[in-house]
Amino acid sequence: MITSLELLDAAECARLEGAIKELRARWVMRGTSPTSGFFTLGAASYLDGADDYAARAGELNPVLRDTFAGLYARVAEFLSARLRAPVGFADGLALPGFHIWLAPAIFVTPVASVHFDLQYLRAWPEATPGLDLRRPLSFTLPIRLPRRGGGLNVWDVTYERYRRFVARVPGAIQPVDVTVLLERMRHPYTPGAIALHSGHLLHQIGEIDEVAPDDERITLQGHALLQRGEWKLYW
Ligand SMILES: O=C(O)CCC(=O)C(=O)O
Repeated sequence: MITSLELLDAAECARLEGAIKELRARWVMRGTSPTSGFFTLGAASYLDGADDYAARAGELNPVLRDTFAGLYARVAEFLSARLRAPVGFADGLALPGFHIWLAPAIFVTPVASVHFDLQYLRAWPEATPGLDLRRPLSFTLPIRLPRRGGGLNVWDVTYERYRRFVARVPGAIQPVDVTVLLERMRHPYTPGAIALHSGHLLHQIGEIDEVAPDDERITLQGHALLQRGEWKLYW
């Protein structure tokens, strides 16, 4: 359902963390102010409207590629071995980028969005030839976690099943509504271990019980779709 596999060691995570911080001036503020502590390094299709997404991807992809070429190669090579298929990067879309939560933004209650990863509907041009939307992939590679750890809350329901449920029930239903009926499971993260799941699994960024003032939660975040036999990575 969701699996974490070791990819980077502690020294590699520390080097990446340093490189991400050296690019502080390029972080995109995602909260209401810099003190709210939520940033991305990279364009994100679930956050950026179409125009901003294209402009940010155009501006930040070269920066990300220059700085993190080695990381992208490792991730692509790893996924290719795991998926037994070629893996590349989607043309014209944002490269996988970083979520950065500083202490004030780290969730201590389960209030993050409960969702399926459907951003391919925004990011990919409609009717892109040969694109398989039934089998998406999402990944999170924790680079740095708070002292109390981090993880993903998941519920054993797929988007396809959720859609069938919504079709039977009158009135507006949101993904969070079905969590009342299902047991919440917690997938713990380990720094350097890449967590893989179908973005069609219901999930939520996991809260932790306590945040220290200097805690940070930094992850590489990306998605993939299969196009004519090759997985195309993007964010
Ligand atoms: O940061 C995480 O743990 C997962 C992020 C996530 O769910 C998303 O970006 O869709």
